[in-house]
Amino acid sequence: MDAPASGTPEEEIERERSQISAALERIRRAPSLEDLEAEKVALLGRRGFLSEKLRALGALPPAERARVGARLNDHRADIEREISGRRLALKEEGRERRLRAAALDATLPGRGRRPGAVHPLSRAIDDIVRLFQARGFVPVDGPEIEDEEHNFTALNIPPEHPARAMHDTFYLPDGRLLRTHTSPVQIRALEEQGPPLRILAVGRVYRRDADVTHMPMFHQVEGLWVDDRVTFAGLKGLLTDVLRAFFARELPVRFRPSYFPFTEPSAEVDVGCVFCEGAGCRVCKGSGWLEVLGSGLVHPALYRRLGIDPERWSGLAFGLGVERLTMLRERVSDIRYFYDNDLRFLRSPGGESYVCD
Ligand code: FA5
Repeated sequence: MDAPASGTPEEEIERERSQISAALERIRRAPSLEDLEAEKVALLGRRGFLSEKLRALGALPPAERARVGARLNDHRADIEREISGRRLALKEEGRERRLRAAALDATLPGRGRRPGAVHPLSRAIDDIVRLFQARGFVPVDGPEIEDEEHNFTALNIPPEHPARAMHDTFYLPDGRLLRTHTSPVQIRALEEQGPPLRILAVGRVYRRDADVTHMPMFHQVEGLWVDDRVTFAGLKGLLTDVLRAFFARELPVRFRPSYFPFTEPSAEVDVGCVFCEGAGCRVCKGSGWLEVLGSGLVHPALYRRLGIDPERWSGLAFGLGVERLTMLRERVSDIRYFYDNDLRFLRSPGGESYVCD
């Protein structure tokens, strides 16, 4: 601020007015909050322009003092009003600048959220359970850590059987093992309920296996139906029916003689290859057929061991691999995709990169 120069009172008032209006102009144009603050100090601070003038009031005669005091107070009000207006404007400009620098485009469409989906294996298990429940099967559970008695011996698999070898099975230090199939649940159900019964057991099983069609952990569904007159024809009808419903097509189904220690007769069940429609391809190794499950009529030795009369009761049993059936239904080429948690696969298990050629 210029030092006050002497002159007539009118000239002095005029000079003061032009100094104030120049100051107000500087306030309106202050380029930053710091400049504004400096301006405020220069005008209203302890040694500022107005404070000096107010201090000089004491030297004036009383009548003059009131007049000049009122004028200076008007100036102070004008200055304060301009400063707070400019401060608001500068803050708003700063906010705008920061938002622009952050390159936030509020007009862009949102990212959206895709709805979740049921895992393909869970979907297959739900379908299988529903299909068998509709045919009178009641779901039951069994332990994943089994003893040798239920996993092997009671199923007519003697101690010298190769399936018991350490290289096929995961044993615990106490001699128990991770069950290698769901068939031990058959034994537990026969022990606990006795015939007649119609049960279904779904669960994890473990084997020392690992390649594109085999996992060390996978899921099986086991069925057991023991009653007065359960027949092999009944077994064929039941499984053909369920497999066609599962694949939602009139697939060819065939029963091929096979061997399981716990069933007699035994059959492996094949469906017409879903990839080549039976013409022969890499997946079905040129045969036109794909094996999907094991089955048979319950071996009399199992009943005898449990004190059940094999002349009085007959039963059918089957065990299917859930991953295997799902790979065929969704045309998935590698069993490990089910466990990779890759969202691209989970969103589209039959998507192009995952199918068999
Ligand atoms: C059994 O486990 C018998 N308990 C099935 C059975 C039950 C037969 C009742 C008769 C009566 P198998 O070892 O074949 O059978 O296995 C059944 C199915 O499990 C196979 O068809 C296959 O689809 C699946 N499977 C076997 N090993 C693996 C593995 N390592 N990874 C994924 N699936 C497998």
